[in-house]
Amino acid sequence: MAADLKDCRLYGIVDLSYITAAEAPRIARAMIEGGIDLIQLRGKGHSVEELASLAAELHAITSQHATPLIINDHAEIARMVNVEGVHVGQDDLGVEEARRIGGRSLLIGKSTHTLGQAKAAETEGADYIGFGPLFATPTKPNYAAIGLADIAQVHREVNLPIFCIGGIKLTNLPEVIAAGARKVVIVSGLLQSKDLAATARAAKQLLSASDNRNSKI
Ligand code: TZP
Ligand code: MG
Repeated sequence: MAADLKDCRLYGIVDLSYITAAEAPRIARAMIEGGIDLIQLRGKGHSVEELASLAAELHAITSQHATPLIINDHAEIARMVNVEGVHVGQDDLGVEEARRIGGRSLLIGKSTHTLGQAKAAETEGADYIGFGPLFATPTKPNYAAIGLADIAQVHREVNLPIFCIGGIKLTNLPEVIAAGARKVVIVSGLLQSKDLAATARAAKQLLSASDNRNSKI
């Protein structure tokens, strides 16, 4: 499936450092109910076998709703399960290598932490980038917050779908949008909310409202 990333605004991550594998299918359903456009499975420290099995279970759900499922780190899982994409970091496989290992048409996303890395990811052929962490976050410790100052420039200079990430919550989403973000990834802000679907809907509404304002300019 070649999902149109340009229409995707809210990206959710089923992150096994916040929830158990047993909870993951329920979480994925709540994400879809809340209107999340793109879902990633991230399981740092979990085995490829365990992640592949969970990815298959999640894909049975996401594919019913045409929501792309992206696997973090492990391109080989894309050979075992029909996920739509693979996400790599700066210290992981390169974009081309991830495509080659995946062995078929896939969305390849790349984490970037500076404007220079964002430009390099475009040159490297990524389909989208994550840009952050904007704020310090326990989900990705040991990474310095990059703040909001570069968001406008990265949108001007990088011609890819850009998902701002890192410490984004409903409460700070308006300032992230005001700084120029149009697409965001929210991890703990969704996984730790009392009502994930309602939180996702509210975030989508804020992102859509900003889109509407921009299209009228
Ligand atoms: N990459 C940059 S920040 C981050 C990742 C995976 C974590 C985002 O998680 P949260 O909980 O939304 O801050
Ligand atoms: Mg990685």
